[in-house]
Parts: sequence; C-alpha cells; structure tokens
Amino acid sequence: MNQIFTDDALTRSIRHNVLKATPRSDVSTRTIIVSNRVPTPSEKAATAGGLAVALADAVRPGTIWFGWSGKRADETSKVANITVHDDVTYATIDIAEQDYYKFYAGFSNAALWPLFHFRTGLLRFNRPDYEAYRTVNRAFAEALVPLLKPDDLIWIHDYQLMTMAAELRALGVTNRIGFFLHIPFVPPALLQVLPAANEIVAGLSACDVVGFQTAGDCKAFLDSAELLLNAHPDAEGRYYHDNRMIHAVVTPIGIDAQKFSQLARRAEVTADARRLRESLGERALVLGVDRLDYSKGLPQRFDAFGRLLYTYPQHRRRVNFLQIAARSRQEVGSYQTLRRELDRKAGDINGEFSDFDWVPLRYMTHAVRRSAIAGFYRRAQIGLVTPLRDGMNLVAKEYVAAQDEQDPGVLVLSRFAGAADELTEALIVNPFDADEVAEAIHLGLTMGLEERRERHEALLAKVRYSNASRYCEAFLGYLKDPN
Ligand code: ADQ
Repeated sequence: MNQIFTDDALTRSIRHNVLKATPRSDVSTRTIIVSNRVPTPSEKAATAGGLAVALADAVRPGTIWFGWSGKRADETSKVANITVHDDVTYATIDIAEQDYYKFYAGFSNAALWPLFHFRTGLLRFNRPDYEAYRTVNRAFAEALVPLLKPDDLIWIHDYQLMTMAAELRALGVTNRIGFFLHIPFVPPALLQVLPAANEIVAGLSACDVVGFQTAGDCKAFLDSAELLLNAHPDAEGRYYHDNRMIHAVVTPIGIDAQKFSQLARRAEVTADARRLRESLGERALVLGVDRLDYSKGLPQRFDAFGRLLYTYPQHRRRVNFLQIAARSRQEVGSYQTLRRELDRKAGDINGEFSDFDWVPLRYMTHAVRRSAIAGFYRRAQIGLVTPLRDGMNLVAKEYVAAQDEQDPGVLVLSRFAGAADELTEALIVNPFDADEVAEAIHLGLTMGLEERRERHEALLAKVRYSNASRYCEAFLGYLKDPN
C-alpha cells in the first residue's frame, strides 16, 4: 500500500536537531519540546530508515519531548504516557476522537493553515472547531504541568498549539516558554478575518519568546500585537503584555547540510537512483518534491511546465518533469479538490505533448524514501520549488545540499517561500506567472557550467551556515536569556 505522508518536516527537524542543541553540561535546565505529534521510539524504528543512527547522534540526555501519541481514544488522556529511551523522555497523550477531528482537520487545517498561507477563500471557521482547538491546547497544558520542574525551558512548536502557553500560564506555570511558528504569519488586515484573532495573538503573548522564519513574518506578528493588543513593540521586537515582556525573534530553520550532502552522494549508487537514471536516458530532469498541499502551488507549476513545452519546443522530448506530491491531510475537503485538479492537469499536459516513446510529466502521490529523494535531487538539472506561500521550504535547502558541486543543477525558487530571503542566488520567480516560471526553467536548462557553479557555491555556503543546529542554538539562546 502506498505510504501516506504526514507533516513530518517539523518532526524530523526536531528529532535531528532540537534535541541535539541541548547542551550536555547544562544539567539543571531541561528543555521540554512540545509538538502536536511525537513519534515514539518504537514507531520511529519502524517507520524511518537509519533512525537509530540519527537518534544516537541527535538526542541529548535529559530532554523531554511532549505531545500527541498519534492515537485517538474515547477520552483525552489526563496523564501523559511516559517512555524513556536513551535517556530521552517521550511523554505522550491520546486525544479524544470527538475533539481530534475538529481540532486538527477543523480549526488547525481548515482555518489557521489556509489563513496563514494567505488563502482566506479557503478558510472555514466554526465555533465548535475553535472550542475543540482550545480544549486540546488546554489538555496539552494540563498533562504537561505535572512533569515540570521550576527551571525547565518549554519550547512549543507550530500553529496547532498557539494557545497552549496561555493555558500553562492560567495553570500558574512561571517557566520560560518559547514558541516557534513554522508557517508564515499574516499582516493584521488578514489576521482579523479570523474571528479568534485576538485570542491567538494573546495566546502567543503568554510566551517569553515567539520565533518566526522570516523578518516579514515577525513584523506581521508585531503589527498584529500592536493593533489587537495595543502593544508597543520596540525596535528589537520586545513588548509588554499582562505585565510580562515578550520578545519576537527571527530564527530561520535549516537542515543538516553536511549529512544531507552525504546522503545524496551515497544515494547515487542505489537501485532507485539507477532506475530513475535509466528511465531518463539523456533527458534533463525537472524535479518537484512537496506534500500535496495547495500552499505549494502545484497547479500553477504544472501550468508553467506546459508553458515551457509550448513556448520552447526545443525542450520537447529532451526533458522530463517529475513531481512527487505525497498525499497529506486527506480528511480536509480542499485537499481532495486539489488532487482532482492535478490529476486533470497532468492528463491535459501529457495528452497534449506526449509522444509514443515520451511522456513529459510524471506525477506520483505517495511519499518516497528520504534516501531516494536525495538521489533524485542530485540527478535533477532543475529543482522546482514554487510555493504560493511557505514558512521556509526545506526542499529548496535539501536540493542545494544534494548537488554535485562540480556540475550542479539550478534552483528555481518562489519569492513567496521563506527560503527566498536567504537563497537569493536561485532563479527567483513569481509562481503565479506561468510564463515567468517557464522562462526560468528554460534559463536553468540552458545555463553554462560556470554560472551554475557560481550560483551553487553561494547557495551552498548559505545552506551550510543557516543550518539546523544554528536554528536551535539561536532560539534556545533567546529562550535562556531573560533580557
Ligand atoms: P512542510 O510544509 O512539510 O513543512 P517543507 O519545509 O518543504 O514543507 O518540508 C518538507 C519535508 O518533507 C522535506 O524534508 C522533504 O524532503 C520532505 N518531503 C516533501 N515531500 C515529500 C514526498 N513527496 N515524499 C517524501 N518526503 C517528502 C512546514 C512548513 C515549511 C517549513 C517546515 C519546517 O510548511 O514552510 O519549512 O515546516 O519549519
């Protein structure tokens, strides 16, 4: 059976890096990571290759990782289930079936996700969903409190848990609390579309540190705090609310570039990479790798590829576009609609341009092993990363890290991905303009070796610098520092 892809970019970043950033010597201060989903050690062993190795390298003793077990039950657990593995404590709770759907598919993914990706037309708000969101955030807080020691640092992750800090404060927790938002934040004019906008901003303002991927997201949040809470942020992003100081910071997420480059080099000799190479022959590969999500701009990307074949007939029969779009959140209606739209567009393009021995667009909707993806990136002349909005987009960074430095491919990157703030040597495009994206693909396919190397060298230096450990150190640095 095809594997269905879950939101595990976040999980993976935490697993590989956040835990690693907790210094061994710092025995009095524990870091408590809170995320919606926590894979248990046994699950990890079963689902991820090389995980034992990754854990041995990444996990620091003493850390607690708290969140949902992945199980739906009759009732939400009041007490966390504890598993200790390699001196790391995994503390998980089950969520009541009746709350889960409204919390996750409802308010989190049918209201917050579309809104924060600037898609107000897709926003579905209703009060029972929002109530369930509050209930689940409260349940997280209640189950975490008994585990806390006074000096623990609490680091909450992402949009599913935006009101949890406020619940912790209501329960009397005085620990330092940090929150990092992995997705974009919207300017106040958009945020106010959400009936619960004030509670969301107030919920985040119960933290000591609130972190964002880009300066634009951070500014949008501060503007919202100013408008909705009457806060007065200073130039450093600090403001007071309820007699406490909140610091809004920018700590962009990154990957372990060194490890990913190695993975890509090794992947070149695997059976998957060989099969892909053989299937392509001499043809160039344009590659897209995403969760099947409307924020990723897949219909627009398919259109752009169609425009490439139409406007630049010299690429016909000489190029293949492979789009790996792993299904996710299929319980949300807009994701089902997207899938049907892509099926149709893929059929249209292949119907129009295919030959008896060449099919231009290959499109698959199941997840592919990480090692295989790394090898595919390395084979691709073009990495096509064109979200309509994205917090960071780690695929862009992975593509850069995976390239052969002597003969690198070209990254075509949406200006609306957080990664575009850093990766300015990519070919930056507006994903809404199919002709502009087609031109960029053409430019990339015909770019000389020298320019490709120059661009790649600059990009790689940035991906290596702004890496996962730096992200964790930067955030935890702010969280530890009360000034
Ligand atoms: P995502 O929206 O999931 O993450 P992204 O940052 O691109 O997006 O991460 C996707 C990860 O999943 C990458 O590691 C990629 O290799 C992998 N992946 C994607 N498609 C896959 C597929 N078809 N099969 C297998 N693996 C696949 C959220 C935010 C982002 C933010 C991250 C981290 O939406 O903006 O960058 O969190 O903060």
